[in-house]
Amino acid sequence: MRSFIREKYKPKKSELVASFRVKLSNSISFEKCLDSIARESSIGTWTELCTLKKETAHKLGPKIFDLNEQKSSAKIAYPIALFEEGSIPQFLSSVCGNIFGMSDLKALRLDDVFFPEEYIKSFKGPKYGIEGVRKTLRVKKRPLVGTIVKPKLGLNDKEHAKVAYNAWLGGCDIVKDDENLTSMKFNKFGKRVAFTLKMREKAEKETGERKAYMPNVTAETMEMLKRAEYVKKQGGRYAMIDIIASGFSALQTLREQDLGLIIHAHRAGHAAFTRNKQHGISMLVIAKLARLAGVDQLHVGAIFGKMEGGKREVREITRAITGKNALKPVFPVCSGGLHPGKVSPLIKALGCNIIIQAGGGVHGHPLGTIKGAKAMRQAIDGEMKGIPVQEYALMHKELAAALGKWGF
Ligand code: CAP
Ligand code: MG
Repeated sequence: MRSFIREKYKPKKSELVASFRVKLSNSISFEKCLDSIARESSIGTWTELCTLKKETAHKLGPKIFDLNEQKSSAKIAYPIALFEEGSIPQFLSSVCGNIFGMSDLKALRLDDVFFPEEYIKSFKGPKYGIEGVRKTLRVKKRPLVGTIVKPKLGLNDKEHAKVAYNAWLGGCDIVKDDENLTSMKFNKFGKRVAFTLKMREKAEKETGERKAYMPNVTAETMEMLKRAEYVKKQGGRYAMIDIIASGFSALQTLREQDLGLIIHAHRAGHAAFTRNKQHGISMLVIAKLARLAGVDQLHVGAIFGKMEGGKREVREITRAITGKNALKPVFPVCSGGLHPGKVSPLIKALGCNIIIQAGGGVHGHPLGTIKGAKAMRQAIDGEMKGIPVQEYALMHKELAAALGKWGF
């Protein structure tokens, strides 16, 4: 069978390049396995075809290069003509499709993808990005601070709005719904959004600061759109969506609708296929796709929190969604197990262009939500002034109480 291996190949800037690692099954060589992957993810199948013309194979055939048998890694360059412009589902069906289930391999990992500029430009990308979000919230330099209303589930609509209000009063810029809070019998979407946005207005008047509420619009696609439109009508500025649960198609639909809402992307469930470093798709690839689709904010990991994801990985993802390309940079969101004691190392690791969220780290504060939010804000202010957190805590009792409970 025709082989697509071109050891010394230098990909063109116009080609899409995927970096893979494979774990072979016993019956096949490294090269043969790579050929199977390249064929199945592009123009071929398991056998030679009498329907595939020579010219087509020449024009649209992939090229396998940078082979490293020791590391079991290789890159595949795909001609851009193989991909539909502006379609994440079609990309997923190709490069993230059948190949993960082939019996020729025990495991397959897609580590990274290089998207050519021409392809990137065919997507909408973020409407607001970092600059647009900062403008909306009128916060120039410091990291934004947010909370997730907790408990995750169980509060009714009015209780939810009250907790949000307290968090804003204490100093949070952003309050978001949790990923599994959508529209339940005990807390219906419509009422929750109306009450919480009303409290947002009150908090804005009382604090003189811009505040944001991120309602979770995750639902079946048509229902999701209805919810997003409702948020807009109620005067909301944001929609939050669980991008893995809803799917990239729904996310693209939300962005295409262009309701003018800032899109906050939660990634719950990504670890089902990103966590095993031998198999699946890396979070880096998911993050690049989310930027193409047009999220304005994306959860990237918190390094020091409750979720898996170390400094190297989180930095790499952050660079990928904020680095220069034809699309606006996405605001990286650090969340999961954070509290005031983790703010300083986080800013030192990632800089100030991040959103720091704490759910338990605000509502678990020994003196309640308002003081919990205050402590988070104090931790950020102290770090911005270059004052070590223990020292800043001597002058700020809310911060001191948080450090007393959770340490630093
Ligand atoms: C954080 C959070 C987020 C996680 C998800 C939660 O709450 O709201 O869903 O951050 O992880 O429910 O766990 P806490 P990631 O602050 O109470 O931990 O951001 O890594 O996708
Ligand atoms: Mg959550």
